This record gives sequence, C-alpha cells and structure tokens, in this order.
Amino acid sequence: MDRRSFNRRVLLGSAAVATSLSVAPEATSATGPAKTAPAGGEVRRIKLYAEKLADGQMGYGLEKGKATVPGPLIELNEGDTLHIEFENTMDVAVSLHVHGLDYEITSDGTKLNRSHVEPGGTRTYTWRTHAPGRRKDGTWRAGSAGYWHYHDHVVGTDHGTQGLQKGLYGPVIVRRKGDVLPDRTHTVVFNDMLINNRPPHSGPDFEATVGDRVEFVVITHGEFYHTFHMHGHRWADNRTGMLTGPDDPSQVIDNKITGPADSFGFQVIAGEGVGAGAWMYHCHVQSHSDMGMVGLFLVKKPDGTIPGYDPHEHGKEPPGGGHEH
Ligand SMILES: [Cu+2]
Repeated sequence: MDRRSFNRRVLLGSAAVATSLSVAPEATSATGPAKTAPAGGEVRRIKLYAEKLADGQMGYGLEKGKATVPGPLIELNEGDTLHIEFENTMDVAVSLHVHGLDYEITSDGTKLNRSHVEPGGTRTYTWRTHAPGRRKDGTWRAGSAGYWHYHDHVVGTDHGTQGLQKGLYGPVIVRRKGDVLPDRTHTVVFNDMLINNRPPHSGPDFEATVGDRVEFVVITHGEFYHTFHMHGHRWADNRTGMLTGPDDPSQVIDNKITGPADSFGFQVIAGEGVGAGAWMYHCHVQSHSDMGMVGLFLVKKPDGTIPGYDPHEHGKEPPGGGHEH
C-alpha cells in the first residue's frame, strides 16, 4: 500500500458508507481476483485527538471536531511504524493504549509510567509492527498481523474504565503481505450492554450489495461476556477469518464468544449463497439480544432493493458509518 492509499484509508476514517450506494455491480470483488496487502516497512505519521462529544461521550478523531465512537480504523502492514501525534482537547487526562503491536514503555499509555496526556497536552505515541520469522534460538516468532484495538487507560481509573464506558476505543488492523483486502470494513464493539455506545435496539446497521467483500472487526469492552452471531454468513475461526485453502483445519463458525478486550475479525461475501436481505447480527446471550444488542447487515440486490425489508417498519435511523476501501 503506498502512502497515498494509506492516507485515504486512515483519513477517510469514519466517512459515511453512503458511497457504497453507488458501487457498480462490476466493482464487487467476488467476481475478480481479490486485492491483497503489500509488504510493510513504511514509516507513517498521523494526528489523533481525544475529544468530548456533544452528548457527554468521549471519542478519538483524526481531525479536531470529528471524533467518533468507535474511533477511526487504523490499518498497518507488518513492518510499518506509526507515529501518532496525540492531542488531548479534554479537561481530564487521557491516553492511548494499543493491543497487539510493539511499543516501548513510553508509548504504553498508562499513568503507571507517566505515558498519559494531561488536559491540553500532546504526546507522540509510536507503534511498531513486525513480520513473523525464526528467532536465533530456532523458535518461531509470531508476526503482528491481526485484528487489534486501542483505548484509553486513564479516564476515571488507572485502567480507563470510565473512558472505555464513554467511547474512547477504536479498531486496529495489521495485515500480512498477501492478505486479502476487503471492499470496506465495519467495526462492532460490544461495550457493556451497548453496541458502539448507541442506544439499545438502534443498530448500528451496515449496508452492502450482494457480492461485496465486507470485513467486520468485533471488539468487546466492559463487564460482560457476549456471543457475536451473524445470520446467513459464516467465517473461519483463525487470524483472518478466512480459510487459506481446502486443507485449512480452522473451524468455520457463525457465533463466537468474546469477553472484555477481546478482538477478532473476518470477511464475508455479502449474501453469498443466501442472497439479499436484512440479515441480523446480535449478541446471542438471550437476555442481551432481548435488551437490544442487535443490528442489521443490510445486503441489497444490485438494483438497491432489499427483499422483505421496510426500514420505516423498523423505525430505523440511517445506517452507521463504515470505512470504505
Ligand atoms: Cu451479550
């Protein structure tokens, strides 16, 4: 991925998924060779802001005044280094703590080692990634590739408990050279009894057209264990969520237990073998789904219609944002 396409992905961040409405049928990836991730090794730099939102929540954003919950998707390729110029625009101390990546203790994002940011302050956090390889002692060292996440570790308590409750979290994807790239990526965060800090029974809903290659990043925060289930679609329970071939022993699933700070991801071909429809995804702990931990994967026909689905009947707001590729 060259620098320009990286910037497009990161900077588009939470740009509305509305462009998917105009995706031509021939642009769907399942009909041609899949695009794949290049080798990493680049040094990149972004700005990130922590902000209070109008509704009392808190979010991370790539531009001032544009913070979102979840925060922006940050994508890297194994071998990349990312310098994040982080600014705290809030009146409480905050931090940035990442899972899965390499960072020195000065980028830990905790008060324990003074790597947080006081109100009005700035700090550069540096995240590094590496490809897998053999150590000198002969053992195998895992690469950084995976579905990871970042979050505050300071607001409310020394573990960022209140910051997490208020929305200071976001997704990180590290790709390995050759990993299949999706058409777009959506983030689902089970945070206590909410999804993406939205009111119960209000999604978020995600739109696609039959044949689109859609990636989901699923993260859990808070106090509870959940089970993520998606109707009509399945994935492999491994690093990428995709089988590497006919002999890949990974189990294929459509339901996965996930606890606080867990993260996983997968790609589906929207409507593959099942067609268009308003496909539910939800926590499968029955009381949790009954209390509103449910959203829709709205898979449209090429003509834009969804059989059997009337949005007004469901009293739905427009679908939530996504990260277009
Ligand atoms: Cu649940």
